[in-house]
Amino acid sequence: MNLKLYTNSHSVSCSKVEFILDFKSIEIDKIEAINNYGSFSPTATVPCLSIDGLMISDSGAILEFLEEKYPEPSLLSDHPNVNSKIRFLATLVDEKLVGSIRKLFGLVKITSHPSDGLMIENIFKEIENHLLLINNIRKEEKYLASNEVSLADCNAPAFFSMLKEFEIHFNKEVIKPNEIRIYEENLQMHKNLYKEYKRYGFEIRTWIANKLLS
Ligand SMILES: N[C@@H](CCC(=O)N[C@@H](CS)C(=O)NCC(=O)O)C(=O)O
Repeated sequence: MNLKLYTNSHSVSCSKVEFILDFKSIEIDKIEAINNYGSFSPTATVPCLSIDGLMISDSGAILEFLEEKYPEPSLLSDHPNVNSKIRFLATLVDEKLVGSIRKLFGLVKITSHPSDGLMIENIFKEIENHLLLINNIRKEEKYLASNEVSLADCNAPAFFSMLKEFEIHFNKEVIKPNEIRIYEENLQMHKNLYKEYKRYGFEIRTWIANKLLS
């Protein structure tokens, strides 16, 4: 089987794939795509995985494929009910947390427009509400959906490192439930999750610095 991954080091959706490749020690051909994603990706987005020429461009579908093809170490459990929680939380992280924080990219180089401050304020509040929602579903687990690292955790390193960089940049703090603080500490103590947390944090810091210079 011929696998080729089109990826971009600044992309939050690609960060999920970077994490799973490292966690499962998978080595595949990677192409760093800068722009013109429409020339290879059916949805003009990255990540995009070519599986014998079949182009799959949804990070969730790519993760599920890699989990099936390389089952060890597993990012799912033996229990369908736990797996449904894993998939539900993975979707919530992508759609809610990452969905909201992505909006901050466009506000990094602040304009003099009076609505910018209010927009930033609202995005920070939105993130606080999403963290509460996730925390209520998560309950007492060590990681997001169970006591083991799972598919639900793959986008967490990028989200939390990005949040840290945006908190510094916008000089604002998100109020996090205590259990989420503990989760973030667990994430930073896990070898592979922390590696991606550091890598992506560096990418975002560099992105912000370049944007401010432009
Ligand atoms: N739901 C998609 C979202 C992918 C996505 O939006 N990727 C961004 C990068 S993080 C992208 O390619 N945006 C188009 C662009 O930057 O031109 C997934 O999970 O793969």
